[in-house]
Amino acid sequence: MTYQYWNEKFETMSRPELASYQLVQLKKMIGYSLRTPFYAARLKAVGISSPDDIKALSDLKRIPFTTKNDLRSGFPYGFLSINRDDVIRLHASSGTTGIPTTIYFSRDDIKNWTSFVARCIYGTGCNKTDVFQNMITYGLFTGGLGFHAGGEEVGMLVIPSGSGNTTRQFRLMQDFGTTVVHATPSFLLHVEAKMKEEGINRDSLKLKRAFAGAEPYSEDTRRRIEELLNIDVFNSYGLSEMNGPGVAFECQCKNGLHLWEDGYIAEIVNPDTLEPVPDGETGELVLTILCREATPILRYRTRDLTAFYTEPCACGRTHRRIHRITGRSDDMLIINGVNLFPSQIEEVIMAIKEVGNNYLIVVEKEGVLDRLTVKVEVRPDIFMDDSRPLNAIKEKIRKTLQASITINPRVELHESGALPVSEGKAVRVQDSRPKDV
Ligand code: DLL
Repeated sequence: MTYQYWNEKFETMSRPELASYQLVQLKKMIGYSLRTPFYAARLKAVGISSPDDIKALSDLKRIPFTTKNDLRSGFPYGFLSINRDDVIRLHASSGTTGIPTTIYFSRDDIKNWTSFVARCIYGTGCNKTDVFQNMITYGLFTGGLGFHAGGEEVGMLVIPSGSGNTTRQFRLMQDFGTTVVHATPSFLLHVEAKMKEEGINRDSLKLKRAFAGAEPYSEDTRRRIEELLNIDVFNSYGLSEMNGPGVAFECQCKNGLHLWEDGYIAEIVNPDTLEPVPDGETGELVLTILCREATPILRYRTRDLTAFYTEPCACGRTHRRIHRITGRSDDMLIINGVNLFPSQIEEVIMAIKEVGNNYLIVVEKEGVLDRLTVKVEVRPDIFMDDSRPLNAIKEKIRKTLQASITINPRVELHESGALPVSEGKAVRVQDSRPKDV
């Protein structure tokens, strides 16, 4: 296979060169950080009052971690490190507590971010002949504008369709000959189900690739989307605190996501002890941004669980790869004392062929005990009025789940399209148990 690089010099830079580049950029970021009250106090407390106090990359370890709550505490302008007049855009993510985290961009920041996203897109084999339909939310969410700009940078024809409205999406695909789409994996599954429902023949479309991210999904889900739509699906990872999409992405090898180390310093730590885990072991990803002057963020605890690959990639890029995110250190459910990540359920059910494209995990209190129910859509060709095969499918799902997660779940089958679909990130868990205070 021949691999195409958007920025060959940076993508294939030797590891020592990459480390020297990171050190230069880190010192710049320290300079910007010292202009914010939060980091000025934090850094001075550990003896860093100028970029020159950073002599080696290992000095980063002296700096305490930054959390989402830290960022919230500075709302709205507390983390802005350049003159307000030099800011040309903001993005924000709201999360569950209501106070958003806000990220500011200078003109150069937007240029940098765009070139990282372009690098991701081009690395999957796309080029200016492609027609790119960006089926994800625009607005304060970074997925829309981030991919939009990256797609234009590559020179593709970008259709800013946004998410939702599948009928209009199909129309656009047919009218303009869309070859690449971007969406959450749950929306792609929904699109496929709707396509069948509306009688749209896959072969009437020119689709070749999809970028899927913004939420966790299993390898089986990827394969399912690829087979159903007959396309290549590339995993795309990012978070608003680190610009948005464009942090890590799969190349044509589709085996782990290259994390762009000229834009970010990545560490993986044990979420309990906060000590680094040995290479190859799973832990929480911690990121320091190196490519944004308006809002520097140092050692950010992403809460996302992943591991580094230890082998280099066949594509020749030198930037380390991370495994697909298996969950977040804060989305673990404890069910009658057993720890469970929602991704463990997805991994099991999406490998069962009778299972359709959507599911929902429900946790409730029943007396003193916790009760886990997994609501699963069946494939559209399975008839809901024939109870014998349905009972067999239900039993198969229950048994396979129990063997894997050690909890005996209740399984409910639903017909295709019956469970709620979200236009943004899928809501996979409904936990109605009273919260401990
Ligand atoms: O989701 C940015 C983005 C947009 C990424 C479009 C990819 C595509 P936030 O809304 O701040 O930003 O959410 C970030 O989403 O910490 C992960 O928990 C999760 N996430 C993002 N991408 C993936 C992925 C955008 N590929 C949070 N796999 C992150 C698993 C993902 N989880």
